Amino acid sequence: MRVVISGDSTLPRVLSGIQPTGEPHLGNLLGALRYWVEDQSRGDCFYCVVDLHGLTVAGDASERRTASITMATLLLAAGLDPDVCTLFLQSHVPAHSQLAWIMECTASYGELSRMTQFKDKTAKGGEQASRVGLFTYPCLMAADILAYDADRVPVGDDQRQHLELARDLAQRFNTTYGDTFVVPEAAIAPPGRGARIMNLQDPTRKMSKTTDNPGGVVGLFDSPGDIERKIKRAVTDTEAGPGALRYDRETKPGVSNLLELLGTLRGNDPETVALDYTRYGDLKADVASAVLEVVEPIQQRFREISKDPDYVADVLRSGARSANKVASATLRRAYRAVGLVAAGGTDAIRW
Ligand code: ATP
Ligand code: LTN
Repeated sequence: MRVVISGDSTLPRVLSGIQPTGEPHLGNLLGALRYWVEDQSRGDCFYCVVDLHGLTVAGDASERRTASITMATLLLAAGLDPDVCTLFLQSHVPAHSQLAWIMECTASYGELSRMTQFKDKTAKGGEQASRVGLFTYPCLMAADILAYDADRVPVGDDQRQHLELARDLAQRFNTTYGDTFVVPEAAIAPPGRGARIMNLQDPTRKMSKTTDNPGGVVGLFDSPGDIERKIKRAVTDTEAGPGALRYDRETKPGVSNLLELLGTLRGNDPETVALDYTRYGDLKADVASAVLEVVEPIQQRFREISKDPDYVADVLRSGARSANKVASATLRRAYRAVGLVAAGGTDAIRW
């Protein structure tokens, strides 16, 4: 249900984001990006490279600039069509940061403390040394979503808790100040269909851009040889004989991850995929060729689009223009609802 409608009112509004930190990987593609591409024809879609979220971790300024453009180029190569969706950089739309403050004044310290991503990401360096932005990160993410009146947010399973928070904040704000925000729904792949692709070397942990175990991460920019090698070396287990090759996430996480990968790429359940195999080597060979079938054309398009940086800059400029229109209108609505006086307005001044 939409409170304020702009653009095409018959289509659901879709919003999602990806960080330009680290190398994009197969988990990003299968858990999120392929749904972004699918949704473009069915929704009024806004997709952003969340460069402000990237500031929550250390990084070099010139590498950051390159990474944002590289990520935008990759999204185009993966199939986003700027004629049907809006692609932009988060920092080009000031309403995200402005609405994030409203979200920080809506969320409680307790609920942010319960976010598992914050706990995981601070586990190594300790909470005391972590940036405050990493703690308040889910408020910026909620702002990203609510600024667009998003009905649907396609993300991987690891973002479930952040989405729940965005819903809670929207509901709390609406109850306190009156209907202002659309309460968004998470759009997460069903279990076993790419919602949580695991690290090939440590299948109990998700494939991630920021990882200690890069050998288990299939990067979307990896060479075909490296992709094949990483899949061939994927951890399985030592069970042998009839029935050994089966889908069981608890007791056989490595094999199950490979079955999920192949099932997701072929549009099948992992249980059904398992019926075709008795040997781990055969399964791995088929996983590798199915992965290369989707990754190689993306790499080819990436090389082509990269030759024309002006095109990417144009896409981002026009994306920011469309995004700003929608997000600034929502921000004004939220400012009015909480009682901020409109600039130049005197209607609330009575003394
Ligand atoms: P990091 O692990 O460093 O936080 P990330 O790999 O999760 O980074 P993001 O930019 O945070 O990358 O995520 C972009 C999208 O990809 C999100 O929707 C996220 O849920 C999804 N995603 C990330 N990792 C996986 C995975 N292993 N399986 C499925 N989806 C994933
Ligand atoms: N927090 C997400 C990235 C992200 C996002 C968003 C996803 C930032 N803003 C808005 C969906 C909608 C992550 O870490 N993967």
